[in-house]
Amino acid sequence: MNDSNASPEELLRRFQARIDAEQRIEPKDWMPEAYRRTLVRQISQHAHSEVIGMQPEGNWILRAPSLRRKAVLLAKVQDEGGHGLYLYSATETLGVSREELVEALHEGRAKYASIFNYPTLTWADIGAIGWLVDGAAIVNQISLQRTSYGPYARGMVRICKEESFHQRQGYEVILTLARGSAEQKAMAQDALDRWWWPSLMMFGPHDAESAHSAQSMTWKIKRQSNDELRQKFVDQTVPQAEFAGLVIPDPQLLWNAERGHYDFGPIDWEEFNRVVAGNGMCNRDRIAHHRRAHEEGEWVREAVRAHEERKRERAAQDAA
Ligand code: BYC
Repeated sequence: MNDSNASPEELLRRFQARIDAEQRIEPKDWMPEAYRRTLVRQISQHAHSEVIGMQPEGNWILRAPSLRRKAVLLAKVQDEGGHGLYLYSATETLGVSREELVEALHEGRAKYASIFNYPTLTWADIGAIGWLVDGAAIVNQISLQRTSYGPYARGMVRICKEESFHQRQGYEVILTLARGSAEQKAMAQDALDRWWWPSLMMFGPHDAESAHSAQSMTWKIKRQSNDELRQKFVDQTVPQAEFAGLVIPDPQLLWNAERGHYDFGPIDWEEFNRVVAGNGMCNRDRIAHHRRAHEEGEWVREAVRAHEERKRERAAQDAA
């Protein structure tokens, strides 16, 4: 029996059997509409995060303290734009255009990672973003390399390679400051103080509160839960802070030998909800900036459309 004469129940059963057997779902395969919608939601939020995430760091390109730092930061910010493009392409394979997704972002209908609504006040924040924000992102994205949707999983492989370079460059900035003058060390500590908790929020609500987790785990869109990934991030980051001689701003942070993990204090979910609802320190600026850049780029899109139109006309003339 092929797909065209199978019942909806049979299609669903075969779909889940493929996922359970660790086979990837590809764009032309049958998939439940809710699976497609969940992917579009998650991948487009991910794409928007990469692109909006260029702003807090882009803000420091002209003020980087040396030519070397400037070149590295420039390359990193360009990488983030590239990640956004791979991810928008992955959503296109699910039948949604980039234009529709960008419109949803501009109209406040689409989410992006809460972390990018915090300001970058000092150069040390650039180190903290690489170390903590890219560090958190990579923990999540390594897991997503095994996500069930083929184009998303393959995109993650390349993204992870680049994120690992980003994390290292951030940690190197932090380490340099932490080993510098007392004033520089204080800058590194201040950045850690401000970015630590928002970085933990990047993993989303606790498992019990996470609306989509159970279904996404069954479909293997998510391979590990929000809390599992958050714990992994804490466990790997605490020794890095200790090595740099910095103190994580959590008095309840303590190694739990029985669990084999660090225990940590409660996350301020009120703050998370406020930021996700659009009322963080930078939400309005981030969207206004994106809209402005998008409008300023209209002439490029117009030129591409005219070029495509001309190519079609030529092909029609040649065929006649
Ligand atoms: N911020 O049921 P849940 C980067 C929302 S950027 C805002 O757990 P899910 C980088 C969630 O969307 C890397 N919203 O959802 C770039 C949902 O709302 P809706 C970004 C959040 O999807 C530049 C609701 O809360 N990485 O690397 O199962 C410079 C309930 O949550 C957040 C990704 O996007 C948040 N932090 O799990 C440096 C990874 N958390 O949609 C670095 C891909 C949750 O119902 N995404 N929400 O309105 C994922 O893995 C998952 O979507 C999440 C959430 C773990 C984030």
